[in-house]
Amino acid sequence: MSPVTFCALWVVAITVSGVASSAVGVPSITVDYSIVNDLTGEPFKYSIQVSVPKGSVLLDVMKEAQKMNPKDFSFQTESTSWGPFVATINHLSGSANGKTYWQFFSGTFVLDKGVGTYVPKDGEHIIAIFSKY
Ligand code: B12
Repeated sequence: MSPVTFCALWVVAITVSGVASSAVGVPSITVDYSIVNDLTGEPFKYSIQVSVPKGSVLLDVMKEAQKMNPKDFSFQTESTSWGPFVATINHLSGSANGKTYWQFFSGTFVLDKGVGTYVPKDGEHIIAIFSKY
């Protein structure tokens, strides 16, 4: 079998087996990512499905979502001693005065880590909700 045929068969095999894989052979996972604001101004909810290499942190998911749809999924972070703090999503910023922030959930569970360290699993639904504290 020629190397080209072998490669083609390998790609078909991993596709059929349902495990997507990047060019270097690192398996990728799919994460559903939603952003929700019902708190202030015009309400919005946008959802996107993102594929990232297994082991990626949530920040990588957000970067990929931003790359795929910069209009809705743009975001900004601020550096803190805990790592990157998500200050703004879709042009909506949390504020100390208004006591608002972007709160992160996996389904209905509040994440116990920031976007720089949380590692989503395949099929997970991450939701960022504009919230009050
Ligand atoms: C108060 C607080 C908040 C407030 C901060 C605003 C405010 N003005 O009060 C709010 C409610 C915004 C907040 C949010 C979050 N928080 Co908080 N927070 C704290 C708490 C209780 C105290 C921080 C503090 O005031 N320190 C004193 C000041 C002087 O130090 P500072 O470094 O300047 O504090 C700033 C940073 O800590 C930053 N900050 C607060 N929380 C977080 C979380 C992350 C991941 C980052 C990067 C920065 C950050 O805001 C502070 C004020 O500007 C700590 C627990 C602790 N004991 O430290 C948890 C803590 C830091 N938060 C935590 C978490 C998980 C979050 C969230 C990710 C929760 C979520 N699921 O959304 C979000 C951040 C999401 C985002 N947008 O990126 C975890 C971090 C754990 C980890 N290993 O990553 C901690 C340790 C609590 C815990 N034990 O679970 N938080």
